[in-house]
Amino acid sequence: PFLVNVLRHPKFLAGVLDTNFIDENKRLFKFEKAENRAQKLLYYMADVVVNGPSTPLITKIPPAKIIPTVPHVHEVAKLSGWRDILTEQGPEAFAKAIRAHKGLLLTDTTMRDAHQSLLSTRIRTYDLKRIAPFVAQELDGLLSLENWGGATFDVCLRFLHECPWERLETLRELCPNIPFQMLLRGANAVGYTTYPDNVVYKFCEQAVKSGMDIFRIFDSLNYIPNMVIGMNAVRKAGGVVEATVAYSGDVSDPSMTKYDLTYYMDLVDQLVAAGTHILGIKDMAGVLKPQAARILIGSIRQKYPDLPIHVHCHDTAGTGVASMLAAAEAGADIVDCAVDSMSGMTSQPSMGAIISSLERTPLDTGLSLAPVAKYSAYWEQARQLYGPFECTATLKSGNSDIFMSQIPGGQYTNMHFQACSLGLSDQFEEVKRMYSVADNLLGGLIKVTPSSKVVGDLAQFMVQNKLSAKDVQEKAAELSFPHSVIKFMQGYIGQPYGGFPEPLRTKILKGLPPVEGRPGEDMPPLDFAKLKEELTTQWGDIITDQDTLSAALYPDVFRDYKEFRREFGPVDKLDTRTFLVGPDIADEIEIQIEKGKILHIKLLAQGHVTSQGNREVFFELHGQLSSVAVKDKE
Ligand code: 3PY
Ligand code: ZN
Repeated sequence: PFLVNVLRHPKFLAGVLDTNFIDENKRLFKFEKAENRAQKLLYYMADVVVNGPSTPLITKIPPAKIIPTVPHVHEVAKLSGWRDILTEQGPEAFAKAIRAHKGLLLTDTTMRDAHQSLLSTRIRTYDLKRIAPFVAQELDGLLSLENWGGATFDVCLRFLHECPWERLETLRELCPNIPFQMLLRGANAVGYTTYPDNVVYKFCEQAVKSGMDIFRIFDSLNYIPNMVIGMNAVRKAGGVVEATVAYSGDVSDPSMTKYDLTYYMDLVDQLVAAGTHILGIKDMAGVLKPQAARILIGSIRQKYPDLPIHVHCHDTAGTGVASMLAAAEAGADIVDCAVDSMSGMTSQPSMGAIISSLERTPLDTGLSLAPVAKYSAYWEQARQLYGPFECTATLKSGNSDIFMSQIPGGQYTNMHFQACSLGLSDQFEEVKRMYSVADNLLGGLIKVTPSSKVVGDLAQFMVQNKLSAKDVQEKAAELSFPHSVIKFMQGYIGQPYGGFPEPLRTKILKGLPPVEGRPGEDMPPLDFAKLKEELTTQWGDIITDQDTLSAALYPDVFRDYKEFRREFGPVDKLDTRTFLVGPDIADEIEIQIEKGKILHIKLLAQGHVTSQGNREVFFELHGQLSSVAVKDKE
């Protein structure tokens, strides 16, 4: 089939076949024979049926046996939306148009942060692309869709065995009119560690080429040198720079003096001076109370009347809608929300709630509830496919103790789940309490990936080893601290505001050399051409620039992904339930492995284990009996 694809290509037909042809059309050459792909998928399903899920399931809730209903999409001649301004006039004009817009604008986080916070980031491209055309048509008033970055890149490759770049490019094709938005961890890009600068540059360049528009750039310590790398990379790539202040503390409480209004205003000054198109405020824990939002956003608006302001929060305590309305009234142009059925708790506040709260007010969003309800109904059903990752398996409600612990949304869900699944729900209370003790020991940090992991690891370490703050301070020289804590103290994630805590740092480092200044500064550039060549030799396969970037960011994860796909084929084409737990006997499954090519498969039976430890699994493929032998690992 790949040959047929090549032969039908217009450039090929026109006889324009230079060496660039292959380079520009790599996907055409990536096709493996359909029969091979079908065999591999049968093998995958057989393996899951015999040996259990290939991706670790986190809860005991099974994926529901449903096919989520996609609401009807009306045919329209041309889709339009905020992306038109961006593509026609560029980022500066886009920023001006946002500021000139009268009502409140919304960013929908359903496709990234909402499932990162509620479902361990496990939503698959399969379910995203089914609903994307509806969003493009019916929710075309949205300022942006946050659908990439943060943890999605890693999880796509590691647990879903799918290519994150393909996700982005697929969604872009289906939704050409609404700007896409991603979360970029400054010098850490979409990873957890510092990369050479040229990796960040190349990543942003490719992201724009693959369809990304707006980059929310943050650093977990609000360390400006780390952010500037990301900002410059995005600007050079032609993307919209949304430099973002990560918010911890409480500017409405005069007793909280470290991260006060002056601290935040000073940061904003620096980000404006560094040329951000939009200013982001990122309340990752959901601690920006309405009154604090009024103070912070009000002050920024007063000082910078022309600066577009975009506010992000989590609804962990339940204050999200109130805070976003307060932020809007104080002068924010855009706020983040998630569609109703994917909102609330550690996710973003509800889209429908914000829209209806502002109807017939000067901040009316212009969006109507009817399509939101349909969009929400889709996700209510689709979410049931992800029962194995459902945070509500243990987390039942919002909790205002977040104002004390200040744990970011996704981390809160993870830590809650870890403790509860071990039957240690009391321990969660202890870990939360210890989280602020650990934070104090570390000097009081801004807490977001990866600094939040440092605080969380130390808190867990203290709970497990029954250590008080005093114990840590006194016995630091003898304790073996978590790796993340040591790396932080060395300066590998950046320089914290107010400096490192002493004498604790010296005691923890035990003579290890500290990094001065920006951690990535001295890293030699990565040789992409060499890496691409190595990968091509290693895999004997077509390696794209996208693949090379995946390998640069996550070498081991990329290798495992390639091995997995080589063995099991295009598992991203399976519906989510089949992907997670395999088919039931007599289930009839359709798999579209390429345009116009659908596999019809039915699981018939499992045979006995042979003397070699193999088990035969019987399928019907297009009505023909087909059997696959897999090693029974029992
Ligand atoms: C991420 O870094 O993935 C986050 O969502 C931080 O809030
Ligand atoms: Zn978030």
